[in-house]
Amino acid sequence: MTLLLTTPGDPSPWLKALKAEMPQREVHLWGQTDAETGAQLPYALVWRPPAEFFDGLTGLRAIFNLGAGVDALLTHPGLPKDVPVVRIVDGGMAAQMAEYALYGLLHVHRRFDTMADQQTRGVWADPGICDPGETRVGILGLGALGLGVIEKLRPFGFPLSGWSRSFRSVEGVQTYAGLETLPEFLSACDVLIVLLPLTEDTRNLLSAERLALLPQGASLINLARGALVDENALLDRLNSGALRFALLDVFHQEPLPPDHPLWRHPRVIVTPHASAATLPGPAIAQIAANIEAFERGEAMVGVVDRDRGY
Ligand code: NDP
Ligand code: OXD
Repeated sequence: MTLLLTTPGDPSPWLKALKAEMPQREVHLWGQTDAETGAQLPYALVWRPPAEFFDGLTGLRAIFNLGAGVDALLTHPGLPKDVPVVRIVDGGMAAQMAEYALYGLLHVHRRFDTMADQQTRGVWADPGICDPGETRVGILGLGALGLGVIEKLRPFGFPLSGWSRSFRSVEGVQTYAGLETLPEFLSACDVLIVLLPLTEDTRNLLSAERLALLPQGASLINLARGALVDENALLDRLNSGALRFALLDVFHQEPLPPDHPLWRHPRVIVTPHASAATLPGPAIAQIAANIEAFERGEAMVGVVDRDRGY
């Protein structure tokens, strides 16, 4: 059985992992197959495939997304309707997300932002007591990555809360579910960490009205997708001082246009969609196990519910 591959960046680490995990399977790189071979390929491993990717792939039995978020894949005009789409669950990303979120959280909790500003003016001033019990941290999204962040933060003693679609009970975390609980959740987040998928239900979830529910001086860490947040409203709130700080990895338009005001905002750190990358080793091991399960007629891990959008 053969695989068709289109990867994020250089395919070499993916080819190496495929050789290690599935040495018996032949791998074709997209763009290097003839039409006859293409029509017989059962599995596609993709990351943001080009518009014409699915043309002629009439024999596909499963499509494996080489990342966690499937928003781009599910809106691909050529995506076959009845073929299962399977995403990566964690794949080495949960640990990276947790590190990144912790960096942003400590930046505000330990007042590195205040001290960096003081340094520009040569001001020597103690920023005051930093009691973790007084920095309330909320995580939007309690999936593979949101829960990974919670595990990392647990030993620090921050009051933790989390919000998801269906109710999740997480030890030591105040959990909320559903839109009707969102105002209560947001109003108790000094630092809000966003790890939701982008779906029809979550697009612009953090609208101007909802951003206004965050406490005065709250901070935002968006690691998920730019379109979850109203970027203009975010800028307005940063400019007015209602929001203290934003660590942003994702944007409405990527790459972020050179003249975008977020690039040079004094209370924003911009990173280029780099908070967590799928690691080829664990991801390909997951896909290999899924293909074996699929061929035995068993359930796969990470099958996307297309109606839900994640
Ligand atoms: P999961 O599918 O494991 O978890 C998603 C969570 O979001 C679940 O808790 C789910 O609720 C919740 N959710 C989904 N829709 C809603 C809704 N309408 N209302 C409330 N809660 C909702 O996803 P992951 O944790 O694996 O990944 C999250 C996202 O992170 C990805 O979709 C991707 O966009 C982003 N990402 C960004 C990366 C980057 O480099 N910046 C890297 C990797 C991922 P429930 O538990 O009820 O299902
Ligand atoms: C993902 C991403 O969704 O890298 O995996 O954005």
